[in-house]
Parts: sequence; structure tokens; C-alpha cells
Amino acid sequence: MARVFKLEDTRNIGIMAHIDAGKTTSTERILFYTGVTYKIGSVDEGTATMDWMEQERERGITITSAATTASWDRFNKKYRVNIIDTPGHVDFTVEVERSLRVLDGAVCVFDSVAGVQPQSETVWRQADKYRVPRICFVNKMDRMGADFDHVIRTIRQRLGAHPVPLQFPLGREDNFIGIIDFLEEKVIVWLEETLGAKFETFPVEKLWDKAFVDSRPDVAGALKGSAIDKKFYDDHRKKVIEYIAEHDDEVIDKYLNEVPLTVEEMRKSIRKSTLALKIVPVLAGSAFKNKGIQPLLDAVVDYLPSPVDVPPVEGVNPENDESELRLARDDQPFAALAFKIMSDPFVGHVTYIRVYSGVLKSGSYVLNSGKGTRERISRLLQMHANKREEIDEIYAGDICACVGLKSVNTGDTLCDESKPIIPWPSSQRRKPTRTNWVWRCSGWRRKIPRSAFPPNRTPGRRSSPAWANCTLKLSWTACCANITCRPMWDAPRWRTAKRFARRPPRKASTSSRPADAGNTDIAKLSCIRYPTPTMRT
Ligand SMILES: Nc1nc2c(ncn2[C@@H]2O[C@H](COP(=O)(O)OP(=O)(O)OP(=O)(O)O)[C@@H](O)[C@H]2O)c(=O)[nH]1
Ligand SMILES: [Mg+2]
Repeated sequence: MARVFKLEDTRNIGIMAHIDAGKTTSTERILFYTGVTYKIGSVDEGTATMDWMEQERERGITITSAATTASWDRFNKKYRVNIIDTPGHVDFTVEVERSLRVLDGAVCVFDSVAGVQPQSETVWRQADKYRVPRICFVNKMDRMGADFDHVIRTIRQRLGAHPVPLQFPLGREDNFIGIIDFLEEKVIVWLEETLGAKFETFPVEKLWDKAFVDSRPDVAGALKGSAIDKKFYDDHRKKVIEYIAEHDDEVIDKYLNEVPLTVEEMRKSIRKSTLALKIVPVLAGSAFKNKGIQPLLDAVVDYLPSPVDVPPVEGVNPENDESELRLARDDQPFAALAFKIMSDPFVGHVTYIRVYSGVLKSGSYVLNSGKGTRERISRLLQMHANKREEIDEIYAGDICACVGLKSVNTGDTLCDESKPIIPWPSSQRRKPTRTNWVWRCSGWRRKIPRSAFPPNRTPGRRSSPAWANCTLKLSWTACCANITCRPMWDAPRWRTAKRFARRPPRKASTSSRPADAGNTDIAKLSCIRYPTPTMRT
């Protein structure tokens, strides 16, 4: 089957933020408005599609990042949007980090009352590290104490970013009914009875027309609530245009000569500056009250990069140690990164991959270039949270899940057997040794990304056991829920130095260290022995 969406019409985005900012609620609305779901899922009622794990539904929080796919119409053209909803809790930061590694763009959600919160700062820095262009969504504009300007200020002060508000909320708290679009100079008011699926638009001039405002009590209340008048609007719009022009040499001359910029020019300029990480467009809304999601999707298409807008992956050919590039194109040799492994009670281990170049067909063989092992892709799945749709092939720039991979770990590179490439650290090139007990039992250790264990090579320095125990426990809980066996023991614990020292030294030939045993912390972890799990009755 040929490719349905062009590479330029694909967006791989992550939704990231502090805990409870409304990431999952926003994603649920996206799924509803794009027609993926016919009913809006609710985090509070435990019916969210993206929070599918039992523990997530019980607690109302996201634990593991979930991927889904939607399509969105923009200017009569269909775009494919692959979305990863990430967790906001600090204990699951590694989930965000490994998702960011494979994403092209991100939407940062902020609580309109709290502004930038500690975890939003952490994920922002992670996105900086991977140079991921972002847009911001100021959510919860319906909450008591909502303050759009405060959020903009905190983005500027705490994150050191250059936020450009492309909208201004029309009303706040109970009066929040829609937004004013600075670029198109229009007002969007959502119709509550349609659950936000429909909205009315009118030119911003109408807001200064007394007869119109008198005939619309909702608009009058909103204007009063957010204290907007013509002067306020004109000043704000001028500043926004000045800010856009300031960051783009191509339009600055035009702006300085007082030639008005067209909407198309402004959009192009915002896209350019966003991709160059110079500015972050800011939008407003309330996911819970079904407002502001459609313009957010438009902004994802307009301002976030497609796979062809990000630099190609660079790596080394292990056969001749020469540097090679893999362009985001279907006619290039296949190269992908495994970024997440999940246990599924029906299909076993499912490995999420991001394809950077080439095409992968179900039933084909690939090379795990870090380990030198050959792997068969028995099935390819398009994931919608925990729902699977079988597909025959996957193209460059897409995200999917594979079944049948045996020795692939989080962070491994998969590539064409005849054109191997190793894009990530050379430590991956070590030959695998005998797999250990824990590994064979349930594969739970494979799900913990390497970044969860910071290297501890400095003599006399060790990672915090409390921190490590926390990560292990969470991963263990999630794993036990998926492998349908009830553990007869507590979550594994980090070995203390003393207990470890008591163990007799192992013979080198019978070592059970995993392939990535260069990390001493992981090596210690693999020495823990566990009783055999009993099957749940
Ligand atoms: N008032 C109001 N509440 C909201 C809004 N969006 C989300 N909420 C509520 O905020 C709470 C958290 O929402 P989630 O969508 O789970 O937040 P999250 O960012 O996914 O949280 P984690 O994944 O656990 O980090 C829920 O009770 C939502 O109903 C909003 O726009 N307005
Ligand atoms: Mg969530």
C-alpha cells in the first residue's frame, strides 16, 4: 500500500507539562475533534483513552506515555498528527525524555493559574536538550484566578523563552467563551451545546460595536471579565507583530518601512522562528470546557516541524567506521530508534519505534546494529493508546509498534541489514553476553531506559538508592500489571554496597551481566535474584 500522507504533511508531537496541567484532557479533545473517538474521554471518570492502564484510571494520573494517531484538515489538506501524551509526575520524567528523543515538536501545556511549575521547567529543559521546537497552550482559562498575562510572564522569566501570544482569551474564569486571534483579527466563540465541536467566528471589529455587544450578553460579560477594549487590542497586536518581525530578518525591513504584513507572511515567519527555537507561539483555551483545541491543532500543523524539517540522523557505518547520514525519505535505507517497550497480555513484548528513513515491511528482518543481532518483525501495529491496528508497512517519519523483537532494548537502533548504521553512543556496539535471569523472566528490566541509571563510573560516587528504588518500584508495578502474574515478593530493591560486597565474586565466563553492563549500576541490578513468578489464578 502506498503512503497516504506525504512526509511534509506529518507531525510527530508530544504533549508535555507539569502534573495535572491538562495534557490528557487536551489529548482526549484532540481525539474527539479529529474523529478518532466518538465520545470525549474523561480523566476524572476514568474513561480517558490515553490513560488506559488500571493504575492510571484509579489514580487519575498518567504513568506511561501513550501514543496515538489522528488526522487534521488544514486549508483543505489532510495532515497526519502522531501524538504522544506524556506523564507530568516527576517520577516518570524518563518517560518524557525518551519520548522527546523521537519527537519533532512538542506542545507545552500550562495551568493558567499556576503558570510555569517545577516539572514544566524540567521538561522544557529536556526539550531544549533535544532541540525540540514547541508551542505553548495556556489551559484552564475557566479556572478561578486564571491569568494569561501571568503565564506569559513566567514563561519569559522562568524558562528564559520568547513567548509570542498569537491569541488573547476572550473572558476568563466563568466568563471565558473563546479567543481573539491576533493574526487573522477574528474572534472565535465555542458553542457549548456541541461540546466545542462547532464554533462561531466574527471579525474583531464587532467587539467594539455597541449594538452587537448589547445583543450578546455572553460577549459583553467576557469583554468585561477580561477588561478588553479597542486600545488594549491594538496595543497588544502591535507588540505581537513587532515581536514576530524582530526575530525574522526577512520581514523586519518591511515592518520598519511600515508596510503591513499579510497573514501568510506572518505565519511563515512564525514557523521559521519557531523551528529555529527563537520564539514560542502561545495559545489559550480550556480543554475541560472544550475550548481552544481546534486552533491548537491548526498551530501544530502551521508551526511545528515535519520530519523533513528536522536535521537528518547522523551515524557511523560499523563496517568501515565512516560517518553516514540518513535523510527522512522512503528511498533511503531503513533506520529506526526503539524508544519504548511495553508488555501486552495478548501479543507479548511490543517495541515502539520511530522510523527515521526508509520503509519497514511486516515479516521482514532488520539488524539491531548496537548488538549485531538479526530480528524478525513479525507484526507491525499502529497504536491508539492500548488499541492496536495491524498494518503492513511503515514509512519514514512515522511512529509504530513492532511485535517479535527479542533482544531489543529501549534506545537501540534498528536498521537495514545490508546498510548498517550506528547513530547512537558507541557503548551500544558491545557484543551481547548471556542474558540474565531477570531478563528472561518478564523482560521488565528492558523497559527501563538507560537514562534511568546515570553512569556511576567515578570511584567512590554512587547514585541515590532511594531514587533508584522509586524508579524500579514503579516499573515493577506497571510490569506486573501487564504480565498477568502475581508477584509473590515485594518490588525489587537496589542492593546496598554492603550486601553486594558479601556476594562471592562471579567467574568471568558465567557472568550474567546484560549487554549494557558497562554501566556499573545496571550490572549490580542484574545480580539480584528473584523467585519464579506464579501465574494468577
Ligand atoms: N477547570 C479545568 N480543569 C481542567 C482543565 N483541563 C484539565 N482539567 C482537570 O485537571 C485535572 C488533571 O487533568 P489531566 O488531563 O489528567 O492532566 P495531566 O496533565 O494529563 O496530568 P498527568 O498526566 O497526571 O500529569 C483533571 O481533573 C481535569 O479534569 C481545564 O481546562 N479546566
Ligand atoms: Mg495525563
